[in-house]
Amino acid sequence: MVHVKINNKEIMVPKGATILQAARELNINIPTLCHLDLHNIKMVNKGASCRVCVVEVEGRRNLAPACSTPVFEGMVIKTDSMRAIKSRRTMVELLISDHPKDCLVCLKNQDCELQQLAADLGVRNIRYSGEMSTYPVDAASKAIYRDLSKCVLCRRCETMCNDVQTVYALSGVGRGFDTVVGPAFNAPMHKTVCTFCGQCVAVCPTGALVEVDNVPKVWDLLENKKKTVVVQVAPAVRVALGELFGLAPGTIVTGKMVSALKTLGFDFVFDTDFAADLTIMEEAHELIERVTEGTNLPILTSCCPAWVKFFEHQFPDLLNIPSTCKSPHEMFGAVTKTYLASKLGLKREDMVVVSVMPCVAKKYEAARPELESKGLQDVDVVITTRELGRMIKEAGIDFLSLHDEDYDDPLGRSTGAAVIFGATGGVIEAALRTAAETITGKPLESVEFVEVRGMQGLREAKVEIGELGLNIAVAHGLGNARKLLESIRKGESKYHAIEIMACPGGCVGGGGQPYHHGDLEIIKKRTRGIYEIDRSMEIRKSHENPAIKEIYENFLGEPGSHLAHELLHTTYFE
Ligand code: HC0
Ligand code: SF4
Repeated sequence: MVHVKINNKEIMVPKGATILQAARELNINIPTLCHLDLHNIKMVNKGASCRVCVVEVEGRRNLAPACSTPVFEGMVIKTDSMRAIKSRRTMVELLISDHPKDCLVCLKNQDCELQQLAADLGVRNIRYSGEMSTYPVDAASKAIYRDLSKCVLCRRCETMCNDVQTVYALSGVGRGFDTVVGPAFNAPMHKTVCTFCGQCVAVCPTGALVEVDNVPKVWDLLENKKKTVVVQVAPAVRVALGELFGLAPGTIVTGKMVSALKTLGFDFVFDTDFAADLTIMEEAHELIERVTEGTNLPILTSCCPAWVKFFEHQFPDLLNIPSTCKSPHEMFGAVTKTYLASKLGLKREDMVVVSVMPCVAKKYEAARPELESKGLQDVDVVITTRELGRMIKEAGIDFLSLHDEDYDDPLGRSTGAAVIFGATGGVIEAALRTAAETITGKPLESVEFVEVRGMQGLREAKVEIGELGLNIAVAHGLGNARKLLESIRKGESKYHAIEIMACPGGCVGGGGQPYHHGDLEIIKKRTRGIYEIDRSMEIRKSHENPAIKEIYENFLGEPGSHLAHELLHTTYFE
């Protein structure tokens, strides 16, 4: 431990800590921009390029960047001297001098860290003017919109993509004033190995990387009286949407959210959780079949589209092991345009399915050619949690004063097993609840498989089901997934089933959720909300959902039936 003094306050901090870490211990705020400290996974953006966090160190002539300067015994630091403040302001003024001034119409308006810094540092005029960099925008993908004129070269996206996700889609390209961060040869993102996980979007401090905005499309659909517009909401949205209206992360707002969607004018408000239960029926059936036959193991969950794109690009030799199940929101689209359409006496082509997801990759997934049923896309439009928040605000709905409403029937009925899909470990736990009772024919003493829960990036558990010992692994974050896949490729894997989600924390940490600015505590709070919903549910096993029993009895037949395969399963590209 070393002893340091910051703004006349003394503190002991571990050797090797930075000035920024020491100051935070004392609740002294030093502004930052390029800094990103994902401490739970011990990942730091090492660039220290923006120089916004400079402070005075006694005995040193130059100001020191707090984020990358380690403390030493007896160090005396001043963070609030006029010289430090003026220097920070100058750095921000220089960044703004080469930044578009369209904040009023930017998608990041009020969520932009550069805008916040300019406000906090009292920047009141643009002192420097000169050459502005201009770049064509990349608007060609379905998921991510890239405007490099707003890039501040912080490299947070690069750290996320390369060090955390190990996708290596982004790097510094060009030199000097022409340097940009992007795919090699400035290729558009949809022509690269990018998985559209959206984690670069989640950490971009400005509007350089944002989701493709589908809000105008949804407004148009709601205006179109010839269409029946059905909306479904993913598990993780209900514990995060409230943050956009000032509520604490993890606050459960299911009832208000349903009420807001009805007020916005959707014809039916349903739950992706219904389809998560359906996924479990199909996936547990597949798991039992593969374990019994000893083929194509370990089975990999296939509901995360970024993870699916990752294994398609990086592990094409292992395409026999992912589950063939479509993701829940795609299954939902398929049954809406067949089962529900015929129940309601509607023409399939007059039905539109909108998904509200915590994820930007779901936008890409919905447009995949494999994901259509009988000639129609399963899902027509995807909006993120943030986009739903914007629609609610645009419509002038007072979210906090809404009364709780219930989902519509029958595709709004779900179980606790379905909602836990939103957190890492949840899909496999839900599958185990159903697989265990199917195999043993006896009710579980406890439905909670706590051994697969948690925030550790890679986890494993041995689960005993009757005579059968199942080796389970869970990974979240694509870098962790890569480790598991490499061990399978080498023939060293002992697992029967593996759950993988691309985003840290699972869907609660998705790239379309309210920005958490690298604070993983927020993801933990959302996770607690998810498990609280599960505990509060009357039915906590997918196979006990009455609406699921009904759809098999009256429409699909058995799990794994011919029709189930046609509507609910998919193929992968090589
Ligand atoms: Fe997820 Fe899903 S749980 S991917 O994480 O499986 O996005 O929340 O909607 O489809 O159900 C995201 C969340 C979903 C799907 C479900 C799965
Ligand atoms: Fe990398 Fe994910 Fe961003 Fe694509 S979406 S560039 S994979 S971080």
